[in-house]
Amino acid sequence: MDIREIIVRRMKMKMKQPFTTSFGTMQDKHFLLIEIKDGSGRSGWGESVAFDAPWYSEETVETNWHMIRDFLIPILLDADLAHPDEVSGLFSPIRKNNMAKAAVEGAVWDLYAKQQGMPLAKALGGTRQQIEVGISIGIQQSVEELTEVVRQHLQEGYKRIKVKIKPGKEIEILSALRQSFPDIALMADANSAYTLADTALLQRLDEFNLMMIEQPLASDDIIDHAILQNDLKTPICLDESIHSLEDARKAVELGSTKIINIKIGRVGGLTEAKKIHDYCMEKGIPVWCGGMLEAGIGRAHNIALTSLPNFILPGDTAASSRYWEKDIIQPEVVMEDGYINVPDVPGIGYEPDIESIDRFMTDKWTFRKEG
Ligand code: OSB
Ligand code: MG
Repeated sequence: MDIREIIVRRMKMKMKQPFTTSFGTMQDKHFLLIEIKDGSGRSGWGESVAFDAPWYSEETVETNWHMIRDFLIPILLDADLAHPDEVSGLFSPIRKNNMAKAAVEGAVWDLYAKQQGMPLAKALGGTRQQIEVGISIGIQQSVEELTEVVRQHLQEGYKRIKVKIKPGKEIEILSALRQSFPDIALMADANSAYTLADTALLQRLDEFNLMMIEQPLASDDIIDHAILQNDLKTPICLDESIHSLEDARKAVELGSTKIINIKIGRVGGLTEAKKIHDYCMEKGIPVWCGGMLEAGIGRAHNIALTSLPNFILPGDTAASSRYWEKDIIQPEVVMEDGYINVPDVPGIGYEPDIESIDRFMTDKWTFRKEG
């Protein structure tokens, strides 16, 4: 693939509104951008989705920087790649650190698609021209406020509403929403806030006719989720627990999950995401694409992945304007009538907006292939 140079940029962007989950609140989004250049002046782009603190997973911006600088870039600059599917094998001697791996692998995929003159969606095997869009709404100050926010997003056209819940607030939140919006596609994400001791409480959520409940139990669990699923009508969807095809297989075989949220960063890249997608399709397990409050580069990768055929449920990849005053790509990601169009131009299909990138950049490092 003729990789000559890799540029890592450290970014800081302020979100329009803070985002609150059962584990904390985020206002500033810190992340890394990876740009990989070939000998013909093309650039492929990737975005690391790790947060600045390790509360969703153990990775952070800082640990990603360490892994990328000291291990992943040296491996990549030393290799002679023909196809991006080889990257996960090259990186396999490095344990875990999936978000760091995915950021670099994503840039390789974009570069490869550009070299082939092919949209990234097509290079991955995508079949959709547009994707259905849902939205994830953080915990609000009051149920009245939450109801208003939901109403507004429904008016904008979002096709499915996901709300964050936490112990002691779930019944109040979900009964208020079902009263105002009896028929909408609604789901709840607990981000691991419950244990099996809460089974009776979680059974009460069955009455709200949710599409699914996302990651109710521990972030590293697939055993208790199987026990809980036996006692629930509401389908369980795993997020935090799934890091690989092997995790997905075990969770599906155990009956821990009926739906899987695929996040490219969490599973270590697009190649692994495709494998999980293919396995789930074969097993009749629907998947959807989760979000990590991405800026435009990561968002574009999510859109390409969501064009694959088994992404049959709306994901969390909302429009740029839901998060940012100004995004770092041109055009920005727009949602119309609940859909985002999958770009039909080579690579991720959105141009990095260098002026905007420079504005939010706090550091920059360049690495070159020797010889
Ligand atoms: O659990 O899916 C999650 C945001 C931060 C951390 C974890 C999660 C989320 C979201 C937001 O739900 C998804 C998005 O809008 O990008
Ligand atoms: Mg989640």
